[in-house]
Amino acid sequence: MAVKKNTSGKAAKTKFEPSYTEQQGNGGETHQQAGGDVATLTSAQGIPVADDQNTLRYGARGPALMEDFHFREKIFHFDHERIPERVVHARGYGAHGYFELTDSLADVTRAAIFQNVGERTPAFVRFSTVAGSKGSFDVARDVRGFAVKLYTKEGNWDLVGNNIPVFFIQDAIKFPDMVHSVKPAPDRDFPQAQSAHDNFWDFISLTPESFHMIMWVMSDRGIPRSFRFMEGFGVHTFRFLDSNDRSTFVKFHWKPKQGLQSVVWNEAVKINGADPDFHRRDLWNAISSGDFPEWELGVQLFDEEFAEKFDFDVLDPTKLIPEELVPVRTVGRLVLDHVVDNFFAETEQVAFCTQNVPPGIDFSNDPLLQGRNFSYLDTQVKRLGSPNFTHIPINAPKCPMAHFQQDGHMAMHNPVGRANYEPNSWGAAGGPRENPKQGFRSFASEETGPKRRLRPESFSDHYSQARQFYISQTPIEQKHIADGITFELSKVERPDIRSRVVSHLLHIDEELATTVADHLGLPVVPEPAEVTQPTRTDLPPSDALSIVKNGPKTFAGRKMGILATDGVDADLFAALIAALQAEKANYKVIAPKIGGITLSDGTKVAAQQKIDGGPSVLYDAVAILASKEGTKVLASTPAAKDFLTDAFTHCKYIGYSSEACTLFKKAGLADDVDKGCIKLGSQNDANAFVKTCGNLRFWQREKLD
Ligand code: HDE
Repeated sequence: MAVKKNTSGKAAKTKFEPSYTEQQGNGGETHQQAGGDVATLTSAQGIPVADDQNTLRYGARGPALMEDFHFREKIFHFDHERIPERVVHARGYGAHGYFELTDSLADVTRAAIFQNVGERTPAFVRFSTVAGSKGSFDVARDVRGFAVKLYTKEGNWDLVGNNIPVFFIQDAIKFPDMVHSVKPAPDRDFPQAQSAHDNFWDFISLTPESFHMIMWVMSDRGIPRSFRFMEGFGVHTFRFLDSNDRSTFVKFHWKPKQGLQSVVWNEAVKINGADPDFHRRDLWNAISSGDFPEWELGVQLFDEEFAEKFDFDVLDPTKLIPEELVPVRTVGRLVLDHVVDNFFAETEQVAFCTQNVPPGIDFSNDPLLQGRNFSYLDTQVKRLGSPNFTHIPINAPKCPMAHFQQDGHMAMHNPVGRANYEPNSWGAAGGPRENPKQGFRSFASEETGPKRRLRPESFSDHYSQARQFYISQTPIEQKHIADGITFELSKVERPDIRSRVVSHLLHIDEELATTVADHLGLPVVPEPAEVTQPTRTDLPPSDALSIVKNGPKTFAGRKMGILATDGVDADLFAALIAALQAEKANYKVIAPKIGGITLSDGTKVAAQQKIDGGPSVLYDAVAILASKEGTKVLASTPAAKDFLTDAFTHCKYIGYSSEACTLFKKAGLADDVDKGCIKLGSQNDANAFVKTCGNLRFWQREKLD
């Protein structure tokens, strides 16, 4: 079809604008020179530049001249643009926001941030994957980092957590081994951003303490729908201290107001190809469009007496405290309301340190936390190149600072005046002094015992909570765990490693273990792994551990992919858009041509994706709005059939115009149409469809073995 000429020269404004756009700037300017509002280009030294297109050289075709300071400075700076990526959590995405206190904790902590209800504290959050390098894809099966920097009035508090409340190892000395095992093998440098390989599972199968965490990572928690739909956990037990230095143990939780949501594995694999930036794009788009993600901060508070009675050691980071035993008290909310101005300056240079805690918050003896407190400071110097990384704006506290630290690479602020030491006898001019009353004080715990390298016996039950997690899942989630482990082990080449993993699963759940063994085709089910005391105890299920039981309540903030063709009924199209807007949901129009479609009444609708660029894996639910002619076009387009079959396989709700019916036939799904496939004819249908999409997925479609 010929492209119609636009005589006005301006883009035709359509009735249906996309819910948000990622474009910025004018995008259409050609080479322009300074003048008017356009600033003059300068060198880093401020020298105005006359020509930025050509190096200084002899004649038109002669050699370049060393004298060309502009060229040299430009290339020199470019050559030094990279800094080392983080040794773990290299791929991350950050945003700014604030924390607002909704319930005072003045009874248990003197931390300034927890005193006054309604008070807002600026925050910066960086989400991340762990294993992949900086340029890896977003939807790897992995743990997600959830690092929060809170710029409190008494200094920065870094709560450097994950989206999983437990960890693989109990002692920090094992961290390099654990990380080496999951990262690409040193000889071949693959696989990238994956745990499905021999080295990782070899380490895991020889490290029984990791199995609780393994259950979480192999569950759908390992493939979140986006950062907005996942929980965060401080993991370790921390302490709160009140003004009398009375200690209360505390565990921190971030609960997304959006609810919990994940993708399925087959979908994740395809998302990574279709949009490697799926998670960062989601966060950027949500915040940019004013749909600010929000989490509640919850605390589990308990004392020594509870800690003594609890079946597990509260210092063991492979254990959680079930919410049924110690309820989570909501005390505030975290809102992310603006994206970064510059990725490098903020997200890349932000330096989280677990040891950054303000007065009123203190550490426990968790051996992992103790080790982290050493590692984070060290790693920032390596990454950012100077002990003055606190001078970088994203890392600088927003409260007054006064100390005698000075000099070093890139020192931006040095003490003024004569005295750069204390004690001194220069009076008020001599600079800051200690403040025993207001300053940070550690909890005066009494420690005794021989100096030894010993793992406490109270850390030795590795399976009870792993089982508790498993039995707390819905059947579909349990199936996904079995599928996840089977997939990963199918990529493990050594049969003995596969068997060794199953030998541990037998302690967690026999049916899970035998299912995995069967799906792997193990010749024999191995003997259960040898265990040290104590053996497993049976713990009750906990609803808080399931994603499906804690999903979003509506379709708000989620995304519908509308595959639409020319000639589709204009009323139906408008009805669906109205229903989505009423629900505060997003949508994208996917069409055979990126130029868009023309509805039955002649209205032009812009498309945001051409079919092969907008597969259904990128959307939470889909609608296929096609005319009779349009359905024929879709039926002869392989990507359109994939759009439908993938949406169907991934248990998505599918709305369709009656004319689009035949696409089901062409896609081989004519006999499978179920209650998750909803025919759309009227405004009521559209409203009901969008409401139904709030239920996440039509899980009934996935067969349980
Ligand atoms: Fe980290 N971890 N970690 N970690 N971690 C780092 O610090 C480390 C652990 C976590 O967005 C590094 O700045 C050790 C648990 C997050 O910038 C490094 C141990 C938890 C981030 C480091 C752990 C985390 C990191 C690498 C075992 C959840 C990203 C770059 C004792 C509670 C922060 C950096 C960001 C980053 C060390 C275990 C979370 C090397 C030694 C447990 C979210 O310092």
